[in-house]
Amino acid sequence: QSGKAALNFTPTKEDYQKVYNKIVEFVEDAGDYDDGSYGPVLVRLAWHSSGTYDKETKTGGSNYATMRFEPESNHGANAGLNVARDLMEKVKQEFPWISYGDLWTLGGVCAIQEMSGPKIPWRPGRIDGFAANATPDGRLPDATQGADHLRHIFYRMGFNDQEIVALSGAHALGRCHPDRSGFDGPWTFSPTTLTNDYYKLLFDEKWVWKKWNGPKQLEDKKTRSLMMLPTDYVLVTDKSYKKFARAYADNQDLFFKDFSAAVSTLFELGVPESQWVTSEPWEMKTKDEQEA
Ligand code: CCH
Repeated sequence: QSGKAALNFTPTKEDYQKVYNKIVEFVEDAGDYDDGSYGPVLVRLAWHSSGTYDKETKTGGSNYATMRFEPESNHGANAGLNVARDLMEKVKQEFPWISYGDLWTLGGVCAIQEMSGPKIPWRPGRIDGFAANATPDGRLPDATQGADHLRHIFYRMGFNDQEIVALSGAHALGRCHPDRSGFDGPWTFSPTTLTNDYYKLLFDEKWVWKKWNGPKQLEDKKTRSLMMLPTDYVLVTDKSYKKFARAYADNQDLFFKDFSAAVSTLFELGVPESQWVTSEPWEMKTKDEQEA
C-alpha cells in the first residue's frame, strides 16, 4: 500500500477484498486461543459496535467506531473485545486507508462467512468519529434479563421479533468467558461453525439452572457442557419468539437467509445514506471461492 497516499486513493471492491483476505489470515492464525479461531470474538466486536444504535435520536451504531475510546471501551458489555480490536489494529497497519467502522464490520462479515455462514452483503462508507460521538452505557442487552428487555433493546435499533430471534442465532458461535461476562461455556458443540444447532439444542435438550457461584445460566442436563443465557432461553418460552425459533430449528436455509439480512442491516445501523460508496451492498468472496 506504500505508494498510495491516503488522501487521493479511492479504494475499489478489490482493495476491500484484500483487507478481507488479510483478516482471514489472522482469524485462522489463532493458535491455542479459545477454540482455535478469533472468528467469534470478531463477530461480537462488529455487533457491539453496531448495536448501540437508537433509531429515535439516530445516535450510536457502526459509523464512528467509538469503542476505540474510553469510557465505551470499558463498558461492562465490551469486556474482552480488546482482543478483537487489537487484532483488527494489525490489519489496519497494513491498510491504513480503511475506517475503523468499515474494518470492524468487515471483520464480522469475514468471520461469519469463513465459519461456514451465509454471505453477508456489506458496503464501505463509515467514517472515524470522536469520543464525543460515543453513546452512554446500557444500550447493549443484559443477559440476565427477559423477553421484554430484549424487545426494548432491539426495537430501539429498529428490529422486530423475527429479527431478534434470527440475530440470536449468532450464539451458535463462540463461548462465554468467566473473566469477561462472568458466564461460562459454549452454546453448541461446534463453536467455530455457524449452524442452526443453537435453536435445535434449545428445543431438544433439557435445560436446568447451573449450580454455581456465577451469574444465573442454564446448562444441558445430559452433558452439562453447554450453556444458555437467560436471554437465550426466552426464545423458547416467549410465544412470539418461539414460533421463529422453531422455524429456524427446522430449517437451516431459512435461518441463514434471515440471519444474513438481519446482520447486514445491523452492521449498517447509524450510517447516513449519503456516506455509502455504493447503493448496492457487495458480496465479498470467501477464501475457498477464491481458491476454487
Ligand atoms: Fe452475544 N453474548 N448476546 N450476540 N455473542 C456473548 C458472546 C457472544 C448477549 C450476551 C452475550 C448477540 C446477542 C446477545 C455473540 C454474538 C451476538 C456473551 C459472552 C454474552 C454474555 C461474552 C464473553 O464472556 O466473552 C445477549 C444478552 C444478547 C441479546 O440478544 C447478537 C445479536 C450477536 C451477533 C449477531 C458472539 C459471536 C459471542 C461469542 C464471543 C466469543 O468471544 O466467543
